[in-house]
Amino acid sequence: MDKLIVYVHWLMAALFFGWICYFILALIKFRGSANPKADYVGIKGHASSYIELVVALVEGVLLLVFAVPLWAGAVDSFPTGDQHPTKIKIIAQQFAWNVFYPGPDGEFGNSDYAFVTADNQWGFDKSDPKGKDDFTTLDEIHVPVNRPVIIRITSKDVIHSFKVIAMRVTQDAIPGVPIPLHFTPTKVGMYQINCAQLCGLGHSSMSHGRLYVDTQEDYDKWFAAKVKSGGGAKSYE
Ligand SMILES: [Cu+2]
Repeated sequence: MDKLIVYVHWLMAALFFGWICYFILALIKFRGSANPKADYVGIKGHASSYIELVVALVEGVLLLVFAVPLWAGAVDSFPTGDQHPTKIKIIAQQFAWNVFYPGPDGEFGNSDYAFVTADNQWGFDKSDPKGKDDFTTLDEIHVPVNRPVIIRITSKDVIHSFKVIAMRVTQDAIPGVPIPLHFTPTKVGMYQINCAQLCGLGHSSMSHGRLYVDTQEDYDKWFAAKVKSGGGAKSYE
C-alpha cells in the first residue's frame, strides 16, 4: 500500500511538472505581443494526444496492477473469528464519531431504525439481553495491539469517511449501510482519526477523534472501567 502511495505521488509530481511547463510555454508562445490577432486554426500537432495516452496507460497500470489486487487482498484477508478480532461499531455524525463496544459478552445488542425515539437515538432494542453490557464512547477508540480490529461503520446523517492514515484505512460512512473495515495495529500509541469527506461546516473538527492502541493489559483495564461506568442500561441513555 505504501508503494502504491509513493507511485501515485510520482505520477502526480510528473503531471505537476508537465502542467507547469505547459503553463509557462503557453504564457510565452501565446503572449499578446506575438499574437496580435486571434488564431482560429490553433495547434495541429498530436503531441498532447500521445502524452494523454501515456498518462492513461500509467494510471491503468496503477489501477490494474497495484490497486485492484491490493483491494482484493484486503477483502480476502478479512479477520476470522479464531483471530479474536476486536469488534467495534461506529456511527459517524456531524461532527463526531460515536463508538460502540459489544461489552464482555462480545456481542452487540440488536438495534434497528424502528426503535429510534427521542430518548433512544441509536435505535437500541432494549429487550435484547446481549445489549445490556454494550457501552459507547465519543471520538475515542481503544484497541489492543497486535490483534485484528473489525469496525462496522455507518452514518447518522450525511456521508463521512473514517480515515486513520497510520492504519492505512479510509472507508466512507454511508447512512443506512453498515460497511465493515479491518486493520491490525502493530504499534502502541495514539493516532488521529480524520473525516475524509467534506461533510459540513464542522468537518475539520472530526479530526479530534483519537485511536488509542494499548497494550493488552492497558486495554483490559480501560475496557473493565468502561463496562463498570458505561455499560448496562446506561448506554441506552
Ligand atoms: Cu465528517
